[in-house]
Amino acid sequence: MTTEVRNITVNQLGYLKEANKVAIFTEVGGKFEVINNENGIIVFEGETGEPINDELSGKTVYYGDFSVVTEEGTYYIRQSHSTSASFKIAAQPYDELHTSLLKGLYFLRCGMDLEEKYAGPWKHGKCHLKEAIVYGEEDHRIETSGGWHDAGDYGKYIVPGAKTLADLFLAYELYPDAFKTVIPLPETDHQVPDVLHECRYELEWMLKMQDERTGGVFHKLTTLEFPELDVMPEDDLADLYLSPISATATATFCAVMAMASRIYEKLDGQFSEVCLKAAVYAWEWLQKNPDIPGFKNPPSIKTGEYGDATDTDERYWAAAELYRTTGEKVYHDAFQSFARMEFPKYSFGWVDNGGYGTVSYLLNREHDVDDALYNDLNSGFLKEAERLASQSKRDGYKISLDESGYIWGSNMVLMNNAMILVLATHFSEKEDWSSIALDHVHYLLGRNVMDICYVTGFGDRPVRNPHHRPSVGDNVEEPVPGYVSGGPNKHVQDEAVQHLKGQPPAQCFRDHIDSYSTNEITIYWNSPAIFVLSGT
Ligand code: G3I
Ligand code: 9MR
Ligand code: ZN
Repeated sequence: MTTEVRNITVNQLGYLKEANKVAIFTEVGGKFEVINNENGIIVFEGETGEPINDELSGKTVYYGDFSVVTEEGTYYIRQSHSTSASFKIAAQPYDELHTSLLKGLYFLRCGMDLEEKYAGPWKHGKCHLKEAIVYGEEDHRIETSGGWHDAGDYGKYIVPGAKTLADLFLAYELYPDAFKTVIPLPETDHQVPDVLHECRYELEWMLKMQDERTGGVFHKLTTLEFPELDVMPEDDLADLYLSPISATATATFCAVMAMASRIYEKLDGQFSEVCLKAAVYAWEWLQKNPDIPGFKNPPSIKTGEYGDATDTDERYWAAAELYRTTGEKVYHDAFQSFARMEFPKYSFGWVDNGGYGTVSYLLNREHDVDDALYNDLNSGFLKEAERLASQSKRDGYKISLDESGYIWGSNMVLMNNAMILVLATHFSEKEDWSSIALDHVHYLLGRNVMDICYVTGFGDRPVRNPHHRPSVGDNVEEPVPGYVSGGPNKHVQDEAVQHLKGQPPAQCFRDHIDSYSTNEITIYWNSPAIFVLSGT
């Protein structure tokens, strides 16, 4: 089947009633009409603006603004003989997506049956239940079931898990009303919000990853090699190994356990204490191991490395969360001394996660802060938002990615940047960057040069062939819904996209099951999208 090329791209889910609404036309500008899909009535006639030469997409683009259309309904855009996807104008066009992105995490649960009642056709059996072998200590085995599979593979890795939880906790802390919808989950009780049930599934697994003897945290839990692409989780029966303890795993574990202790305090005091104890024990390990090399895969382990040579940002984050949770001076002192070091302080990736430490300090209303440091971090944060905003204004598709942003997981860079714009709006007394954050959502959901909605199961042309083992191995035609695909990667790092080498960065994408460097899915590509949708 060939799909016809459309030159009008829109957010395929739609636009908020009161927000700016712009369709992006490629190659041809001019007059256009907005047509009500239900009755064929032309509700608006407009004309695009001037051509804009956009290098990152390799196209000349034109903007068609139809913000004046505010009546709820389903519409499409027509320009001479071309038409766009149909889309909604609604008060809450992204609610179902928000719930589905959360449900995507449920679908990645390891160690339990995904029952038809919750998983529908994407049900499958319990998986990865063997005791794990501690690498280098063949006789030492630990029960470590549970948690979320990381991605299209079945590994479970601490650092990306921590990023995911941090995004969800921050979203819940700042925008609790966004989490009122019942997903539902097996644990749904209409008291504890479902998002916290889902997060607890990962937290309980993480707690098992802490070495009882030292407080250090094993970097990851995986088989030695990735299984074939069509293997269902319950059929992946190779031995499981715990990779050596790392400082980045221990510090990010420490940070999210300290966060969790705060978040769950009123709901389950006992669990909150367990989390705090685990965080403090991890912190002790960090104190005893101030200077250890970054994690590298042991020679026989070929799964995702999540290597990172610098652990200062992770330690800074851990200190910030422990200070916010306990108010103890030692953590404040540690935070202040890490803050004097040079590293990215406004970054929310799995490599650089200093941004979480900064945000924790800026949100700290519980305890005293050092005013000078606070103001410094606050103005640095706003400056970063300003930088992203001005990059977005220069970009043909109105987003903040410059060429260096089109890497493996560019859609995470996109959503992380939108997250910064949303947070900076929260921190700023006068600026509001939320409409630029929304432009990032529009790109993700279809207003991009590929004319694709980068979330499985949503929009008129969604990603259909993600590099995701259950979606490949089950006999269900549609992929598991609710996953953000990695997105264009100008470094084209797999065989399936070699022919795209040298193409404009935003076109280095292929909706193919083999393209893990452009079309895989992960827990931490969903989570910043959940944050952004919660805050808009
Ligand atoms: O940021 C640099 C840039 O400065 C540099 O110039 C450029 C040149 O290669 O690369 C950029 O780094 C990339 C890095 O991701 C950015 O975070 C690397 O190329 C790229 O190889 C690296 O990819 C990571 C990939 O694993 C391979 O290690 C992805 O971030 C990471 O999300 C991905 O994670 C995998 C796990 O290993 C296994 N599970 C699935 C998961 C998703 O694909
Ligand atoms: O499926 C793997 C995916 O989750 C990883 O992100 C990717 C990079 O580490 O590797 C994938 O596995 C491929 C392996 O690296 C090379 N042989 C083909 C595998 C995909 O079937
Ligand atoms: Zn599993």
